[in-house]
Amino acid sequence: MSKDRSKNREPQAKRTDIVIVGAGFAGLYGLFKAKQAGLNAICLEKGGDVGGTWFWNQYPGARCDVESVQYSVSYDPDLDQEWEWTERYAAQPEILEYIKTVARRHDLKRHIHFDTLVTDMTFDDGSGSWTVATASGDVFVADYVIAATGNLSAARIPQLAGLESFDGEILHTGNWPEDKPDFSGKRVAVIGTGSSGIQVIPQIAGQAERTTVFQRTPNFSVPAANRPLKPSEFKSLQDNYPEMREAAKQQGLILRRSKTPMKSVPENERRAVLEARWQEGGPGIMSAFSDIMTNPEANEYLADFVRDKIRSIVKDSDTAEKLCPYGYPIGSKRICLDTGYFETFNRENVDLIDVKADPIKGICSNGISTQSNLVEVDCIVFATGFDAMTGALSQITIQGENGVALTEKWRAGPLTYLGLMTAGFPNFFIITGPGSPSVIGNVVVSIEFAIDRTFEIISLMRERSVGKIDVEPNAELDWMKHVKEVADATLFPVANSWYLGANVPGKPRVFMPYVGGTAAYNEKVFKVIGNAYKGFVFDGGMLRGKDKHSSVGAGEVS
Ligand code: NA7
Repeated sequence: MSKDRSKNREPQAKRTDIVIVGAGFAGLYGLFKAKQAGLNAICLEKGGDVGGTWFWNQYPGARCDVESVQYSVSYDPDLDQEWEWTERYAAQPEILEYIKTVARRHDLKRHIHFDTLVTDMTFDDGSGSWTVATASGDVFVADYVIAATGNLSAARIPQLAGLESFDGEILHTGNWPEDKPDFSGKRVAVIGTGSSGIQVIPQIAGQAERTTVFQRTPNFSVPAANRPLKPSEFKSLQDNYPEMREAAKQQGLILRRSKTPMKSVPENERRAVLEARWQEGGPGIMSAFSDIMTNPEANEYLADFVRDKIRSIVKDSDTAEKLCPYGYPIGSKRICLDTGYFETFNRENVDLIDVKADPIKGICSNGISTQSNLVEVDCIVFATGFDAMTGALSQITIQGENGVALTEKWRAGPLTYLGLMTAGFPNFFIITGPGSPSVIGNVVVSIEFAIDRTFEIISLMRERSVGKIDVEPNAELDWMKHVKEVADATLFPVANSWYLGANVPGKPRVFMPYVGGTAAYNEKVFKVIGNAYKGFVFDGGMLRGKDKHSSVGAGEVS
């Protein structure tokens, strides 16, 4: 099932300026910037092509929940005018083709080693460089490492007793085979009803003989209202790209955000506002009022509205009740966008099993045993999510100064300064790491912000002959405290979500993303930069020296 062919290559040894791990949006922009800066960079990618998330998640129905014009790179304005997005929310094949086009236009692939799984990254205290080793025995030595490893890239299959005894096919949405499976005439189980499950279930149900959905926690989902973009509509979006890019830099995800709290709006008007947003489709319903993520009553009102919608769509009332989410605020897990998800449960060939009421006992050769039943299936699709935000890094043995392992340092939860670096791991840049807004808004915008800052730092170091950059342990503790405070002022931490690591048994419960918004985050980062990179440590001290090319002048003392 794996698309990882990383063990089949001849070992190599190379020295370079930068090793970039991952060839998704982040890795490609890293390569683009390295080229611009005249630096040598080598990108190592586990998969057989570029695309990251969009390379691995090739399941039917995979679609972005950010509008296609926004979910695109800002550094190729000519491509904005040439590339024609066909739908409001692009499907996986179109996004993957787009990413391949970006790589091709900027001749980035020649710097990428595909089918190359990074296993170890070790900082050498003496030389101040990083040694990056791969599963096939390659060794790369570099001054800087950019971890562009993604936040949702370590797919998780839960440990279910007897899984290895299953005779049929096992798939995970996050590691979907390139040879598309054919479900015709098959009995298929789908485990998991997060965003991936909600997207794949209607597609499988349309093809398979019988689809059985194993749901542990019902999810809030709203219609994507996806549709083809009319040429005239797309043209006006195209004409507006420069303004849109500017707005995205400020806001991250561009949405119509109401400034009105729900409580200030009379009851009869509230419903009309929500109904309009529901009809519009997309995540905008979460911004219909200003207090949905901070006021439990406003949140519950919206949750009730969505539950009523589910009841109005799903014909069987027992099934509808099973699909209604309770017990956590709407939006505290990333809101799902669907295309006919709830309608799918009106199909005669679809069953829903609530595994909280009837838990999975285990897997046997011909199916899934619950407490009360054996469901015979030919194929099991795991839509069980990811070890999010830290999983991709914790799968690599990363040793910083004095041989300290990153997994050891992050044992009680991840620590970063501004989501960009972690103390004790000099010259190691994390793109959209824990402590950054990334997964909350438009990740492409967050990626570009983090890469831009990373290359500003690298060029500053080179201008001033700084060999080593690190961050102060106290600066990162303060930052993570701030990340927590911001989250605690909202309803986000109430849910057992992957934002909190709650989906991975044994993972520390630390709220990882920064939910204060892109504008607030950017302002904080720029304040740090304007303050001579306060909290960063350059060759063991504060930023020193100034040259005529640098925009940062302060901090000439150490
Ligand atoms: P998610 O959102 O983490 O969803 C995973 C789903 O799998 C969720 O419904 C889980 O139920 C379920 N799950 C996980 N383990 C089990 C076991 N052992 N038994 C039954 N069900 C289980 O991952 P997705 O891939 O859907 O989406 C991730 C993000 O990608 C999404 O937020 C978008 O930003 C894109 P639970 O809720 O834990 O009870």
